[in-house]
Amino acid sequence: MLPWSSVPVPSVAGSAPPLRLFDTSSGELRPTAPGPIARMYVCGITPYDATHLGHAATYLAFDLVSRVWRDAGHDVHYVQNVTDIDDPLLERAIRDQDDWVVLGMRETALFREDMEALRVLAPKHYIGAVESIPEINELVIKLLAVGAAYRIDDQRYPDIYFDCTATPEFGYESGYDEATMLRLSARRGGDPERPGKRHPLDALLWRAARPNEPYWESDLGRGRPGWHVECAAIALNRLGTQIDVQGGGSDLIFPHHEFGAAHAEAITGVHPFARHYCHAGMIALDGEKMSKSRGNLVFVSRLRADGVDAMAIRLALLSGHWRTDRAWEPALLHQAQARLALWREAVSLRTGPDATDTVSRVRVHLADDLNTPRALAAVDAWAAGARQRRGRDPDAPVSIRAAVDALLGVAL
Ligand code: 5CA
Ligand code: ZN
Repeated sequence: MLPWSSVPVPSVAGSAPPLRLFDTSSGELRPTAPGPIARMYVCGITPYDATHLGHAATYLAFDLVSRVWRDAGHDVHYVQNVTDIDDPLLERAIRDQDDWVVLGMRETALFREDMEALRVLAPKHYIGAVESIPEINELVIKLLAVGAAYRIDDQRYPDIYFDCTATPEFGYESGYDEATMLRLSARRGGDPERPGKRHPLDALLWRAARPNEPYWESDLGRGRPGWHVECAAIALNRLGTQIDVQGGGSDLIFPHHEFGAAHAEAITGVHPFARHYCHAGMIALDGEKMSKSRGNLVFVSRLRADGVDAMAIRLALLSGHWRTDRAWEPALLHQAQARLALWREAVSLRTGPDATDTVSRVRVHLADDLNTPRALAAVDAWAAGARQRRGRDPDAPVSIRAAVDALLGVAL
């Protein structure tokens, strides 16, 4: 698939400290240590509805990872998928008497527009599940060959499953006990009750064709791919056997990222698949996680259509810490609009207080597990100073504008 387009990123004088991020698997805040190439895979949307503020918050967090790494001189190889075939998409298409292909394409197109408006830097590879079916099949065939997968004994629907005991480390990514895993598996697309599985947690790799469901011909028989193996195949084939960051929202900790890692490790023998597993907090509305299935959504495209500046949406979402579950409130948007107006006024002045210290503070706060509340406060302080005519540096407004653009992704 075509990714969206990115605006050029200005370079910022000075140097950046290494990025530290909280890693779910170790429960620690640890430095990321990419080489010249920084490799990141972030789970993309299932395009059955428009991008809501929860999705946007998650992609903005990983956009900052990209920006901080770039600022530190890394070449960022960023890959994102689109789950353009899966149960939720088919269910929604049936509900709305829509064609699942058309629905997926329409919502993916809208997502791209939203990402572009929010100035999220585009991934290097933007890959749909449907277009990767041949490579997913290849991975499933390899998993069968090494004994990490098995075909269920069912004449009608001979589905293929991943054996969760295939890697000795299974469970390390989430750190959850089995009861928690079983509970989450049932809630998040797994099928612990399916008869014939070796272990209730075993995850679907290839679903044999059912009546009235789309299917693809393959050496595995007619069918369609499971969910985790989609991301494992797309990531492995573009980023290699070990990546720096596997990202997504906290609802993907289990089973999705646990199984994605296990699929990859069962083939490559390289543990851990990701050096950091990073999970963004959930955005809630009216006390509940914003989710397509609940329908309590605020869409980025709706706000934009109502004339809201996408930069205010960006600032509103960055005003909270990326890992904190938090509620969306209209007041966040009003505060962000006021902040944006203040910053714009300040950078349009001819002079301002020296920018060096402010830029280095923004860098330090972002490098500290993306502490955006503090990074924004550092720019607030500079803007307030400029408005009070404290400081007479003629280069400062230009420097602040470039730093806010490059590091925070906000165009002033
Ligand atoms: N296609 C899969 C990943 S391979 C998927 O989870 N799609 S999604 O459309 O449901 O979610 C897309 C991304 O947004 C995921 O990273 C998910 O964790 C994140 N997300 C979903 N709801 C929220 C929310 N309320 N707050 C924050 N992030 C969310
Ligand atoms: Zn994924």
